[in-house]
Amino acid sequence: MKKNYKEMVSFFIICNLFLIIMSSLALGSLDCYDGIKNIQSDINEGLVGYWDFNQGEGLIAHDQINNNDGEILGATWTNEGKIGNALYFDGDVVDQEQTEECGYSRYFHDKNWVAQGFTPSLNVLTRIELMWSKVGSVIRYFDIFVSIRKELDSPDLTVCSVNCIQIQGDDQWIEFNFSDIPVTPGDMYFIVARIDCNPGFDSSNFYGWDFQINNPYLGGDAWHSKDYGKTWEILTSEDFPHRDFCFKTYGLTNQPPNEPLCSFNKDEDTLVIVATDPDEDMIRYGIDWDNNKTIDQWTEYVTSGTEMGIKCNGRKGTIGIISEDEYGFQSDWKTINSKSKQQGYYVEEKYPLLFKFLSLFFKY
Ligand SMILES: [Ca+2]
Ligand SMILES: [Ca+2]
Ligand SMILES: [Ca+2]
Ligand SMILES: [Ca+2]
Repeated sequence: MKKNYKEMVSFFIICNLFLIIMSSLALGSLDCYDGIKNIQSDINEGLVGYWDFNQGEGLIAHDQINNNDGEILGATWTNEGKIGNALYFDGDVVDQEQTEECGYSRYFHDKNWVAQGFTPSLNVLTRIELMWSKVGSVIRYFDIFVSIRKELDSPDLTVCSVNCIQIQGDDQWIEFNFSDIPVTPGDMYFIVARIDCNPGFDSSNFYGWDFQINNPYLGGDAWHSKDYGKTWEILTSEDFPHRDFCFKTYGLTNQPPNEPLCSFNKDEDTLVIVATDPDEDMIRYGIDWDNNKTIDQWTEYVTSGTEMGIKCNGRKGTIGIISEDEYGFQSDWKTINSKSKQQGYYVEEKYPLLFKFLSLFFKY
C-alpha cells in the first residue's frame, strides 16, 4: 500500500484539473455541489459534465449533470477519498486472460484443489480475477484461498482469501488483490484455488470455477489435484476436453532503482547514500560492510531520491552498497572505500598478487 498516497495524489490532481477545465469552459453557476470550496460557484450554465466519483461501487462513473456516464477500467473504489469516495488506480493493466466459459464450472473443496497455468508478459503481478459460480444452494460459509505458485507443488509466492458469501450466482468475477510480486515474463506460473474444509458439497450444490474447453488459452492449462495439492493432473475428460479456467491477471512493468551515489564523510564517520527509482517507487539501501556480496544491513524504505547517512561505527575497508525498490528489484552494486581502511583490504585491492604472496606468510 506504499504507493497509495502518491497515486491518490496524482488522481486528485487529475480530477481537480478536469473540474477546473470544465469550469473554465462554462459560465453559469455550480450549485449542485458545495463540498469543493475552491471551485467557482457560478459555473452551472453550459457545464458539459460533472462526475463526483461518490457512488463507491459499480463499474460506471455517473455524470451528475448530463448523461456522459463513463465506464471504469483498471480502478477500484476506496472510501478514503479527499471528499467521500474515490477511485484508486493501481497503475496495472490486464496481462493474461481467458474469459470464455462453456456454461459449466468445476468444484473444489477439501482435498480437491484446482489450478490454472498462465505465462505473464509483465514483470510484476498485482492482482487476479477469477470467474466463479454458485451452483444450487450452499448454506455454509467459509473462506476460499487462492495463491500464486511457480510450480504446482511448490510453496505459495503469495496468497489471498475471500469469503464464499461473495459468490451469489452465475459467472461472477471475484478479485484477489494480493501483495504485488515480481515474476519472470515468459515463465509459467499457476493460480491455485482451494477450500481448507469439506463444506458437504454434492454434484448439484457447490461453488465452482468456470471454464472453457478445447484449449482456448495457450500460456497454461487447467489442473486438478485429489490429494491437497501433492500430485496434479491436467483437467480433461471426454465431455470436457482440454479445459482452461476463466481468469484475468493484472500486472505492470517495473524498473530497478538506479545505482546509488555514495560518499564517505570522514569527519562524521558516516556513509552518505542516495538513489532514485525510475518508477518513483519507495526504495531502501542495503549495505554490505565486508563487501562479500551479502547485505549486512538494510535501511528503512524511503521515497526515491532520499539521501541517508549511515554511521560506520569505525568499520573499515571496502563497502558494497545496493538500492532495492518495493518490488524487490535491485540496482547494480556500488563500492566505496572508507578513508581509514584496514591495511589488509588496501593491499588486497591495490596489489592482488602481492596480497596472495603475503597471505602465504601472514594471516590477514
Ligand atoms: Ca496488489
Ligand atoms: Ca490451455
Ligand atoms: Ca521500480
Ligand atoms: Ca556482507
